[in-house]
Amino acid sequence: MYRVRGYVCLLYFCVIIAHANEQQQQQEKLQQDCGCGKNLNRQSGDNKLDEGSCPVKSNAEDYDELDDEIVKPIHKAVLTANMAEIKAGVYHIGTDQPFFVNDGEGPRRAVDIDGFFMDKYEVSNANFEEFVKATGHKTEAEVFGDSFVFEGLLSEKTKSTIDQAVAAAPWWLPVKGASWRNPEGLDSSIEDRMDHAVIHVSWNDAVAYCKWMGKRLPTEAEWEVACRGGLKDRLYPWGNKLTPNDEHRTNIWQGEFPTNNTEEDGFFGTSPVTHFPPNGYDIYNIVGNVWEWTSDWWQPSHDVGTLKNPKGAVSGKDKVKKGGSYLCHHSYCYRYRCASRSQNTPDTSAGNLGFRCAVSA
Ligand SMILES: *[C@@H]1O[C@H](CO)[C@@H](O)[C@H](O)[C@H]1NC(C)=O
Ligand SMILES: [Ca+2]
Ligand SMILES: [Ca+2]
Ligand SMILES: [Cu+2]
Repeated sequence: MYRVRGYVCLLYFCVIIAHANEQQQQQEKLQQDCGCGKNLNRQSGDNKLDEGSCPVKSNAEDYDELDDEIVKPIHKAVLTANMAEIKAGVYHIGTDQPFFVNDGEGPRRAVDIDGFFMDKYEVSNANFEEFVKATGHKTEAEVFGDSFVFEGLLSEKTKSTIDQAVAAAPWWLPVKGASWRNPEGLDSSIEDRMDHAVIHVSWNDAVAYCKWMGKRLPTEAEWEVACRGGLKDRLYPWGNKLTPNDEHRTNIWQGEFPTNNTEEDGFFGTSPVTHFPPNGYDIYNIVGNVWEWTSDWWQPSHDVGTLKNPKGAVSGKDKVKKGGSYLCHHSYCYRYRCASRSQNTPDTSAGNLGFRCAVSA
């Protein structure tokens, strides 16, 4: 295309056109990935597992058989020790000033929610290790043999072995051996970050963990009520100002995405789940640090009227994730707001996607 234009114009002019096109392409790439990794899905076909051979599934089924009535009374006090209690009531979620309209951030709507408990912290590597030691659970990333990692976190050695990038988001690379234990591939470990949020867990892995804990994933509505921390219609869990008194309240990207992370908040990648101040419900990092799976199937539009314990679409292809991650930046993925949302297939894992659990009161 540039060559054809080159024949009919002066060299200088052509260079400008080519440059403008590159910028436009870069801009389009950024916009296409505006789900902050929503394109990072396992391609069905390539990685399809036989029914029954998936350890995730069989684990999940085992735990289905646990009797709630027996498990809960024994564990409830212990279970909710590091959880915030959120009272039953009518709350508002969504926004009438959506930033990403097509994501279904709007409209603002009322939800009538039963009381529930929400984990104060994202599930950490130490938490997840306990689960794996007790159950032998193998994550889908481990079963499939790879997961998506942000290029800037990889060693030169690992990078040199990869030539396939995600077209719409070239800073994401599929890395062999990347999993919760080896977040940047086999030459990395979690040894010095046991208190960081666990990553490379699929929705199925997250469900298995929460079930083992006697908990469950939060619905999107519960997650967003928890995010708002008792405040009404604010952008962030703490208010409308991103860095009140110039203090960072969570772990996102500062500087130029994706080339220059100035790490003003102290972290390039994940951070400890207890770092940064909590919101009004004593919940930490509900936006930023890592994206968090919810139980809802994705749908871009919402029913209105006061919804009683809404649970999302009846079925679908993708699950809803909330809160954004350490890779989010205003220019690229302004999704570290309570109303923002994105999606991935339930078998997808990535280096910025984790979770926390909930339990009904
Ligand atoms: C990254 O951005 C900061 C702040 O704008 C700037 O001071 C620094 O020189 C940049 N670094 C690189 C390598 O471009
Ligand atoms: Ca950061
Ligand atoms: Ca988070
Ligand atoms: Cu993001």
